[in-house]
Amino acid sequence: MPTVLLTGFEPFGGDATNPSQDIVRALAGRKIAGHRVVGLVLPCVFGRSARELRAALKRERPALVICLGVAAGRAAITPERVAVNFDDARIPDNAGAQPTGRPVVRGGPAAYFSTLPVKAIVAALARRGLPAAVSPTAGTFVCNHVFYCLMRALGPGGRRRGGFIHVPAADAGGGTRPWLPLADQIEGIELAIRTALRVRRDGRGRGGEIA
Ligand code: PCA
Repeated sequence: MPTVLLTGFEPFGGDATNPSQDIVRALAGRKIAGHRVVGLVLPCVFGRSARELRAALKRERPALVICLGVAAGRAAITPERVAVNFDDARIPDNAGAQPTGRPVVRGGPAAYFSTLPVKAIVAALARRGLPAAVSPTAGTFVCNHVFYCLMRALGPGGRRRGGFIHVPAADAGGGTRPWLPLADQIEGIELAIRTALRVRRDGRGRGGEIA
């Protein structure tokens, strides 16, 4: 059976949990539209995260790859449009490294586009009543780093498609940050996988972008 590789991240920045890791644990082993979901939790560490992802790509030869991370502060499930060749960490990663103003890959292209049908995913989630928007930037921390390395590893041709989706926090964190219950996040990512397997070419309709 063909596989979908779904990755999340371990907690970082002093947080006790990371919803992206919990979504991966919930969906690993599921069958979605004739594909088996293979789950992988990546370390929140520059370099090592990308190496572990590349090893999984070699091992699993997935038909589709979706990497997840949390973006606390966002209220919606946000498929990312573009990965940029720039590491600029606001805080240290889980190994204590804090690269600033450096390319992800020296001499690499400035950016790669996601090959997920980002607009179709947002439309499908919205129809289900889940908050969703296309995001124009995955930031410059470990999520963007992994996203860039993923698109580079998948290579041109688009036979193996993939991309990155940021999810909101799964609780208010004792404050007033926006959040979305984990059950809704799991439902949303399952639907995103289903949509990405069904829709080969993204729509061009207006809307869907975060303001
Ligand atoms: N979010 C961070 C890295 C790991 C994660 O879940 C980010 O947005 O870069």
